[in-house]
Amino acid sequence: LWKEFETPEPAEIKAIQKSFLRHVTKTFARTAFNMDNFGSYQGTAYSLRDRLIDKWNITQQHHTREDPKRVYYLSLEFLLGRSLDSCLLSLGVKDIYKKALDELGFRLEDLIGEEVDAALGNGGLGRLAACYMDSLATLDYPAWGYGIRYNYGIFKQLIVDGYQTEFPDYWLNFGNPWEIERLDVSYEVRFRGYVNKVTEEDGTISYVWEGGEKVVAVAYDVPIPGYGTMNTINIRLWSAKPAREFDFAMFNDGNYEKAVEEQKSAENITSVLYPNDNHMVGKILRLKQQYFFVCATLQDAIRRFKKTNRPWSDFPYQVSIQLNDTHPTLGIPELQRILIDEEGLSWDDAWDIVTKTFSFTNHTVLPEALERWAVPLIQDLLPRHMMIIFDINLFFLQKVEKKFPGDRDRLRRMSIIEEGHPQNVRMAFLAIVGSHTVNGVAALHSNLIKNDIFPDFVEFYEGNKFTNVTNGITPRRWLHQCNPALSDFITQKLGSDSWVKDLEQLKKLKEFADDAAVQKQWMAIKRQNKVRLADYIHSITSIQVSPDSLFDIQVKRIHEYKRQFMNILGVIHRYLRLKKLTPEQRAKEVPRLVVFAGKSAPGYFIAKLVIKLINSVGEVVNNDPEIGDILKVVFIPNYNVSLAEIIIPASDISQHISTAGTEASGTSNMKFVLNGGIILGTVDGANIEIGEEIGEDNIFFFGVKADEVEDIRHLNRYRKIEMDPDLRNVLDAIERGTFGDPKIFEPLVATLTVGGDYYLISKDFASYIEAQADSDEAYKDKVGWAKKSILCTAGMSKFSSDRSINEYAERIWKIKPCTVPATL
Ligand code: 26Q
Repeated sequence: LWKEFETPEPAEIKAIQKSFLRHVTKTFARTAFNMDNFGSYQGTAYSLRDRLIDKWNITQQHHTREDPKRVYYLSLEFLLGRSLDSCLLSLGVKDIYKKALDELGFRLEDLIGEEVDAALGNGGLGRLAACYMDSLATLDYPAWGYGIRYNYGIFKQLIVDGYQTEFPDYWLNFGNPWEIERLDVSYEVRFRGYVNKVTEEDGTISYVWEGGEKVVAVAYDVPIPGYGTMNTINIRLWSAKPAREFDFAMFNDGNYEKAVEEQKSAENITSVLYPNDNHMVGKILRLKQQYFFVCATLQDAIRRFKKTNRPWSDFPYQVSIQLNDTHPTLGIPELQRILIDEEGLSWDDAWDIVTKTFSFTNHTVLPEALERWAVPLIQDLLPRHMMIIFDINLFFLQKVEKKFPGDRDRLRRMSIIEEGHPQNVRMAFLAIVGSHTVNGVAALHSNLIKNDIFPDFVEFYEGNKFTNVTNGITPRRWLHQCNPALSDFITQKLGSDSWVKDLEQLKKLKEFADDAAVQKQWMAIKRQNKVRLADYIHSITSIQVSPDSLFDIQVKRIHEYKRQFMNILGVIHRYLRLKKLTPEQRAKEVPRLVVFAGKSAPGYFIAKLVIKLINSVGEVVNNDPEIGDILKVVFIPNYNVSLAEIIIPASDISQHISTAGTEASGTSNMKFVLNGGIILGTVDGANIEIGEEIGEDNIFFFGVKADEVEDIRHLNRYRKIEMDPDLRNVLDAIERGTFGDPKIFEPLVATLTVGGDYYLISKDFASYIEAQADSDEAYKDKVGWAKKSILCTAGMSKFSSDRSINEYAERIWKIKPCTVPATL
């Protein structure tokens, strides 16, 4: 492909060692005598970074020359995880680096383990952004990611006495080899101040936003290499610094303390990632983060656009901006403000450009996650933007009135401003009105958006704005990298590794589903991965688990709608059943390891109780000598991307059991199935499309359908439904104190009784237990299971993020690949 493959190996190995040693001795000022694994990781990372920077520069030069339409992917979260392994694979130099380091007495695997995760995200939304960057780079698209360089990523989770405790994730403590500080790329960002109305001589009115406080945004660039291609794109992360003029002025006044205070308050803006997943918090600092982010990003994009001296009317044909949920929606009034206040365009010309530029992805239907910001808050922090939002709303509602005359209730429902005390800005409405395209992230979810959450907007735009792009995952990290044994085996069976960039190829694995030798090898690889996870579990929790048990895994953020509670109640149900069996009967049961992992938002009391219950149940079950390996329950602390890479290849079953209609898509479901794991799940999100692709025989579906949920909730509220008797039994065991002080769990149990069981655990319990029993039965048939597992991987072509990104590029962004000639 390019020169790295052509160079004679020994010379190349020498060159790697030379650059490694140069960085170890010069960049880090260490000697061969005080080298540890971390120092070697740094040397390796820096040597790789040199290559990345070369490719990045060539890419940027090429893009500047070609000047194609670019896409800007705006996301408050990028959950990248580790970079060393993925960069080695993308650059096609893993084997040669391994050799080079081997000769120096280091094991590459150990060095990879030294890296701390870049965890600038909560969960699905942030990891999706990272997968999309990988695909954009790999498919040669001219794309930029934009985000915030938080000093603290998602907190580190420790389990103390069964409870989650949080510790700060100061990930930059030992430096970050994967970023390039760009002190020369910086922009001012203003907050507060006042708006001056100016009447020109010809009578036209304009507005100037002045005064207030300024901070500076400094760029940090994270190069993202495409797999097996020259294209190396950039994620530009902004860090807040104090504006210099401020401290100078104050220093001159001798007000040193105040100057330092100001500096702190500026740096605060990018200090910490808000740890809420699928839940909005109305904190002013979060709003500051959002504006700081879009303000710097738009200045950067506009500066790039202006270099080519095109007229403003070209902007939407050169620039496409994707909003990853509503979090960057302030970009819409910000671009409108720049165009009218600073560039002198008319409102209509400006608005035409804005609405041709932005598109918006919605990731949730949960009402508590939909962003609403109090009008007084925005007014105070961003006075000019609040005026513009009111105007956007006014002109929009005028159009609604024209289309549906006299329909007052419709105007109230569709207003970007929600009436109340205080008024609120509905960010999703602002994002819809200011975008040309709005998409959901799986077929069911996109239909719910259209029919249940934004039906008025579908009617108003006559269906022309709303579409679906089903999520995908990068097969590079989520198969090739995390499961090297399976990756090699697939390459061997298909006779080529081209599937890594073209997941359609996996379909050819179907031919091998009944091949006994392939089945045997396939399951042997699964067992290796289970051993790897068992070892990890032992090293962290001291719990001994058997790799011959069925590994049943649920790993994701802890949230009531994801129903980890139902899972652990099912475990208790199993435990109570096993206790009633004779030892002979028990010996015939399928041994099962139930694994949980995931973080709860620190302030989410009920979710934290679920974690406590899981640990309390584990304590009892794991130490019950009658039970032994027949049932084990493990909570693995501090779930993150690197842990996912160990856990996911080791599943026999993974659970994706959200109440139907609540999980927009899910993406870990795709990762598990790609690695030959079977889903036990509800008819929800992307589970549905996975089932369509791999066949209903290869997935355990259970539970009510999305369209039944509302009626059942209604009945629940008025207690018209008796609790499931098996579930009642399980709750009785908790209340008897089988798993410790029952008082602790009272508020949790109450969500099912007095709480109205909003997530339908009682309704779904019987069919959940039945699906679990079906999975036990199926697992006894080793040949049948192996076949299912192979057909799972074989059916996953659709869920490559390459497919998703091509859909966005062709249907929404209207961008084309811009292939960089291989000149290195
Ligand atoms: C909003 C305002 C203030 C503070 C925090 C937030 C906030 C932060 C993160 C709101 C929501 C999120 C994250 C949402 C999320 O991760 N959604 C998931 O997106 C995935 C990718 O599309 C889907 O697969 C999941 O189904 C969906 O839950």
